[in-house]
Amino acid sequence: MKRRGFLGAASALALSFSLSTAAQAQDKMTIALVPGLTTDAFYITMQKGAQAAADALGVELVFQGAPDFNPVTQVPVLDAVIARAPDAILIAPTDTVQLIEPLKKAHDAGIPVITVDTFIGSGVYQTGAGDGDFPLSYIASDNVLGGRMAARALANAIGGEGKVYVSNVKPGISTTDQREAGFKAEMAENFPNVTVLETQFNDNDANKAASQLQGVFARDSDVKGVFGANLFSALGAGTGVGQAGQTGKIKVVAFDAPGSIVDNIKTGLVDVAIAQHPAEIGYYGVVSAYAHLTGNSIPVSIGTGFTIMDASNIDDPNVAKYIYSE
Ligand code: T6T
Repeated sequence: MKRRGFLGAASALALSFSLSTAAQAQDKMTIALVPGLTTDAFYITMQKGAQAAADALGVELVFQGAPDFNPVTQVPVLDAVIARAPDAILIAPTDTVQLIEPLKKAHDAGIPVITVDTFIGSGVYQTGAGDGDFPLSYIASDNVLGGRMAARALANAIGGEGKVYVSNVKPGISTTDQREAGFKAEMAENFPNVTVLETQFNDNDANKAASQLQGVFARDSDVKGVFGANLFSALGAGTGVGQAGQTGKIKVVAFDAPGSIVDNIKTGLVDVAIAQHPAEIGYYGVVSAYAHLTGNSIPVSIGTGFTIMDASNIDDPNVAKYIYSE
């Protein structure tokens, strides 16, 4: 009897424990992070920062994205995420216009939306104006400033004069559009002897960026520099410079800092890399969603910083810590 009683009490305890942990698991907030694409060191690093915040806050993070940076593949992923009814969605929208309607579905279903890295509409949210102003916050680098920084670095690398061009992804992406605009504005305002040639769009394909470099070099053999406006553009432009036998002669300024770009700094293929702080973007994304879900107001935009990397500082641990995870 006693023995059965003991076992009964123990199993009752076990049952109540498992019920309460199940209830806790059910109560656990779920925040979804939809990156621009899953296999990009920038977003992998963002995921790490988001996970660190989720762990600290006891939140479940779901990371779900498409294999390429494209609204056609991102929208079905977003639809699947909305169907899971997370408590909030963090997303890097792959197009300023084409993601407005798909994200409106989340908003209409009562799921708060925060955009990270890229924005929809004008990127100015919660003003009551415009179709795409419903996200609660935009958390990202200042990409116009980043483009200006790249222009200064490239102008200095080429001695303030000569032909350069921008290797970019495609129009319609807020981040890379803003970097190009900032780059061109800085050159026009402060470097009158620099000529910016026509932008080469590579569809986020490093191989295409490499062959475009060769094409530009074939047309303008006196080209002196290229600004790679994101990871794949910069990687491809650097490869193209190497293939053209122009290492050190055609200067490369890279946006983003995966290990491969850092290797290129060490071999002299890339002069300067402008590292974003994607882990901070992910961290503040989760913290902001959590703050909103627990009844706090949150800033409508949060800006994260940059670290400029070159051969002179790349071995400094305070700089190297911003190299992206892969
Ligand atoms: O440069 C980042 C990101 O900021 C941009 O929106 C898309 O490209 C990257 O992910 C790098 O590949």
